[in-house]
Amino acid sequence: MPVTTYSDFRSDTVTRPTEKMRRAMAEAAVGDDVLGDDPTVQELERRSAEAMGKEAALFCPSGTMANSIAVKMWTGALEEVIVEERSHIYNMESTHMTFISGVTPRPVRSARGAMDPKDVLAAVRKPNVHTPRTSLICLENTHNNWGGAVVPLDNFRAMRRIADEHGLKVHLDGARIFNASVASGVPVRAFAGEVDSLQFCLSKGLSAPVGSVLAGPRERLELGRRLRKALGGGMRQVGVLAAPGLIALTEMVDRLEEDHIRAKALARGIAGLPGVRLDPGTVETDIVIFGFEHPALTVPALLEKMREKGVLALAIYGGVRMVTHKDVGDADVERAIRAFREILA
Ligand code: TLP
Repeated sequence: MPVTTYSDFRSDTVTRPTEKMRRAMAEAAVGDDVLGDDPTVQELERRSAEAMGKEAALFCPSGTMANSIAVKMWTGALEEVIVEERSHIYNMESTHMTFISGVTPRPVRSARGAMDPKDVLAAVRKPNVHTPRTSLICLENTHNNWGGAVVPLDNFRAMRRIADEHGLKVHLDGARIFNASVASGVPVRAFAGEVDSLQFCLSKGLSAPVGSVLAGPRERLELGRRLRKALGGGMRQVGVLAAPGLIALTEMVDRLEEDHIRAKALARGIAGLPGVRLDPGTVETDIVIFGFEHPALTVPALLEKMREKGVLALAIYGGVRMVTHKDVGDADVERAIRAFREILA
């Protein structure tokens, strides 16, 4: 029988807006946000800044645009940015650092997303006519390509110290900073307090249809607002998108814990199956990444067989990524585990 409904573990970006979000979209008070007239956007920006403990915030169409604006607003010509080598901003945002900001990224290795302060210090350029000037460090929390790992607050503090000693800024790609906070018990404001700016996504586990917020110092975000316009991200009656974002921010954070519990259950259910390289103890939040080496099956072949059984996952780094979220429940997790067992039996 052909599959008609899928258990979609490709990403937490696939979450659909809740009924309450859809109603809020229909009823949102709106105005022209480029002219500064949209009250719902203003409310979202105010509450976001407050949640992060920052002076101001800017609603952006995507996490990629928020990160692009952040890099551009903190850097200038002939400069370099320290990035973690598996980071999203370096690997998965279509080279905006060079394309938009004209700066070079300097990748640094890490242990599950946490760069060693000694490595970062070594990557800070000494003034020299031949080399770029280091101006920014980018962090990511949780760390997507390290399987949703939480980068500890102590590591943030170490990065802050290096930045202060060398006159650098720190930007956090906090696409999933609420997952990091829920999993570690560290308030988002504590992570945010160690960085100059951060962006977080409303459209991932928090389930809003669109949008990310960039938070930071008011004056710098005025430049950020101009950059957003220049990049084509000035939006008009966009209160219809800020309204579900407000619900995401104020009502959807606590439930992320359920996603983490399900991701751990999924990991426990498939670890140890033939070909699956996964230590379930490493799963901290909503992302499960595992290596796959099987004598008879490639990763694409495995994903195709999973699809035939109604389970969707993504190929990544020679392995497989699966993400839990609001729209996959216990039955979907069981379905996925059953499918893996049948295929790999
Ligand atoms: N990540 C997406 C894909 O691009 C891989 C996903 O499905 O996880 N930072 C991090 C850490 C992200 O994971 C993402 C999206 C972004 C930034 C970019 O956000 P968007 O997609 O809104 O541009």
